[in-house]
Amino acid sequence: MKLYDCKTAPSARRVRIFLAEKGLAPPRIEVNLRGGEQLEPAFRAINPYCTVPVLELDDGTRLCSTAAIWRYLEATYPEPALMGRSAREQARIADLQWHIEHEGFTAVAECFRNAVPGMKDRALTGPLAYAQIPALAERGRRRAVAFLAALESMAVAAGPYLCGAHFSVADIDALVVIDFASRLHLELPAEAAATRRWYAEVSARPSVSA
Ligand SMILES: N[C@@H](CCC(=O)N[C@@H](CS)C(=O)NCC(=O)O)C(=O)O
Repeated sequence: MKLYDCKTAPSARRVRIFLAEKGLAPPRIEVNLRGGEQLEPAFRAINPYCTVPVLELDDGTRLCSTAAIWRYLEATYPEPALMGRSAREQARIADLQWHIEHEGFTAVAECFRNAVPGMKDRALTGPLAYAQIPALAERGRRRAVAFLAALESMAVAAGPYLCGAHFSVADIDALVVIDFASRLHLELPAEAAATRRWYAEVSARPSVSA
């Protein structure tokens, strides 16, 4: 298999961390998102959604979303489990992930894509051009600030990882959102002691620099 990747892309980073946790290192093809390579015909032929990550399997199948890639890798390389070890744990992780992705990831992306000059007419991913809306940048920022504060209740309930005893995709998602938010100078609240403890611990994992 091989991974279409971009070093600066948060979603691609989620897959790189996951692969590193599994001890996998497929060849990577760097896609120049800043230069618009994802919109060129050659890459559209690979992924018509014009996004990375894309995992291409040995039989030529292409998986074009983080969720699909994670699901495939977890089923094919079950150890160490990153998506839950029991039905209860799998469901709890899916629940946490929903909140992290919908309240965290989309909030930071909404702010970033509607605010950053380099994203002009790229307010949404995909083949079509969408203009930036400054009000959405502001709304995304408010949502992201609220999410960073809300993480504390998840981290307090957890121990040592967000879903209990084992590192999981919920930790990967939350860690990547926090680092993505820092590009907008949004940080964890100073008083969020449990989140800061958890963040320091997960950030020290070797996979995180993958
Ligand atoms: N649904 C996809 C979304 C991936 C995505 O949004 N990737 C971004 C980078 S983080 C991208 O490729 N952006 C291309 C662009 O900005 O045009 C997934 O979950 O992997």
